[in-house]
Amino acid sequence: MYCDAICLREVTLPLLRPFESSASRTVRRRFVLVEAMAGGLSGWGECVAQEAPYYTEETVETAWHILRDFLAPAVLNAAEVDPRSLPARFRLVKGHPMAKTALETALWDLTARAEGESLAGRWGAGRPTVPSGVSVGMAPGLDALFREIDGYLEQGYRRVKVKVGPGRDVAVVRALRERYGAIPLMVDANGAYGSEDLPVLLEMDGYDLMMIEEPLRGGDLLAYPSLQERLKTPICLDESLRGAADVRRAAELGACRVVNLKPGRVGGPSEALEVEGVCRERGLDLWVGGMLESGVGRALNLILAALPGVTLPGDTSASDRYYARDLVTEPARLQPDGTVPVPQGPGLGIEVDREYLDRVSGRVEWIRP
Ligand code: OSB
Ligand code: MG
Repeated sequence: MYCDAICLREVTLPLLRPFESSASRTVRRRFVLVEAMAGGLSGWGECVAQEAPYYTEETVETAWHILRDFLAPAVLNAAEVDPRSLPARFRLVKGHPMAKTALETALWDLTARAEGESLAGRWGAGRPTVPSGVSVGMAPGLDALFREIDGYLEQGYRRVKVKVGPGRDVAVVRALRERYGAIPLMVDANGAYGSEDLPVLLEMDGYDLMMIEEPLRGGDLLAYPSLQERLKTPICLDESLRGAADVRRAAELGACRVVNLKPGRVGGPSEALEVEGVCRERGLDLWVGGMLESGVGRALNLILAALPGVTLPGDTSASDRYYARDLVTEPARLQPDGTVPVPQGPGLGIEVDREYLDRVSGRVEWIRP
């Protein structure tokens, strides 16, 4: 099979509520959606790059440029579209893991659909459902934060992650412990702290958090082993782990005990599967993160979360935690037991709602050989 055409769409979905971290505030989720076509079939991949380069370097614009001018031509000019060959084919392009992930995902989806096989089956992602946590953005005040979290706990989410940063940390964690007792609770700083903030991190260490995610600025793995030694709370790394080699290095150094896996951050499904293998080998706890995805990217995250090496509930919340309407016909739903079903249909196991997609698409560009 070879790929006939690749379509890039710029999609904007309104979020039900703004999502704020120490790094950025998102009101509408704008992203690039990739459709790869062959023999009348389509495969889909979501590019998780955001509008601004505040999480990692990539943006919607850089992803569009790299996909259109470099990655799509590399696929369209190839005789075959075996998705396993893509990481090597894309290696010529340095960086841009989110752009690469979107196109690699579309080709995994396309080829698996053509063979009537689910990606969950192909990758050995055997769990039918995955326990889900929820990532809660910074709120204007404690009352608003409580109201939001009350709702999620009522729905059954299995753990709560809150965004923290300087001045919005210890008091928030203390208030949450007072209100909710011993719930599974963790924080994500998105790299907001420096070495001068050690006292704050030590204070948060007293609240029995499941983990502290990406506490330090700069993404330097060498800064973490001494911090992990000082804290009883496990450190979880997100932004600083750009692939399986980083995860191996982090394990070697004792930089963290937990890994947040996002396919877009590590450069694609193949690399994500390798990260899962490394975590199993090295005994690192692992969960699947999120980037406020639509149903397309969410399907990939849910499938990865069903892999055997995933040991903790992730940020794979239901679609209705983010959006009033999703791009797919059967959005991810939270079950009363706090789990989300893993898509089992061919490929990613989703159907794109083309009518809604047309309504929320801005720029559309077809690329042909
Ligand atoms: O750091 O995990 C993060 C969203 C966008 C960018 C970075 C992060 C996040 C989240 C939300 O925490 C996860 C989700 O619910 O999709
Ligand atoms: Mg994070």
